[in-house]
Amino acid sequence: MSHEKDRIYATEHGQVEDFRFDDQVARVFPDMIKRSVPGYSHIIGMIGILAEQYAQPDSHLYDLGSSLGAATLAMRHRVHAPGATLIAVDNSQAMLDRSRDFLESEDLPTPVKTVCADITELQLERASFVVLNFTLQFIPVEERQATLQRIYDGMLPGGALVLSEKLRFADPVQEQLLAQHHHDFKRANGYSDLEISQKRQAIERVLLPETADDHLNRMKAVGFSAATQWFQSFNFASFLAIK
Ligand code: GEK
Repeated sequence: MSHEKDRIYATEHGQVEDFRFDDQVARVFPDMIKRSVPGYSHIIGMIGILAEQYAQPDSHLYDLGSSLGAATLAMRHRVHAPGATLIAVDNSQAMLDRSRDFLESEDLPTPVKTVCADITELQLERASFVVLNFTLQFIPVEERQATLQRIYDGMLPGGALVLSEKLRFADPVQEQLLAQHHHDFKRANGYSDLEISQKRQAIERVLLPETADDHLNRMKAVGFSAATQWFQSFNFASFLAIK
């Protein structure tokens, strides 16, 4: 896989357009996400460990909004349930095209399918494990409950969902503090103030963060019997819910 450096917002853009998962982004994506999301590599590793625990024989494990397939690959390394299949879903053809070589490069027992689809319309079947790793935040807020309900309905009893999201905080002091330290993290990873501010403009109408309670309440509302936050680094968090 390419390890091209993300320099998309390094020069002045004049008019900053809304962020899109196009070929330009797909080319630099591994570098972009590691330098932008605190805890990303840790979460990917834990997704592998959780998938191993929850994978049921003859079931499907879904990676929804799979991008280049990092979570799918982490699962593929650890899932040994007989008859299990991994399904990586993204609606960006540019992302899927680049993910294929990466996902199929290793000879591992669990097969992987890649599907180009919108997760708000996807019918899941026999899902023992579902990953939404920083994807729900890009779905319009009013469509999130129906999307999560559809996911829940396609899951097997005992199945698990990992949901990772950028968070917003009801308390303005907490919001300001954690956003500021997230910017410190990006600066420490080599992003300039210009890059940080142009990326913020590009993403602000596209990535709509909610509070941890919004997520926990929604997971309970669609029927999950247990839902808990298992990870947080600044304003980024991950949740685990069990059907
Ligand atoms: C990782 N999970 O590396 N349907 C399908 N895919 C979508 C939709 C949609 N409606 N909306 C956005 N996407 C990955 C990282 S990135 C997160 C996920 C980020 C896809 C979009 O094309 C992109 O690939 C992904 O969701 C979000 O673990 O860039 O912050």
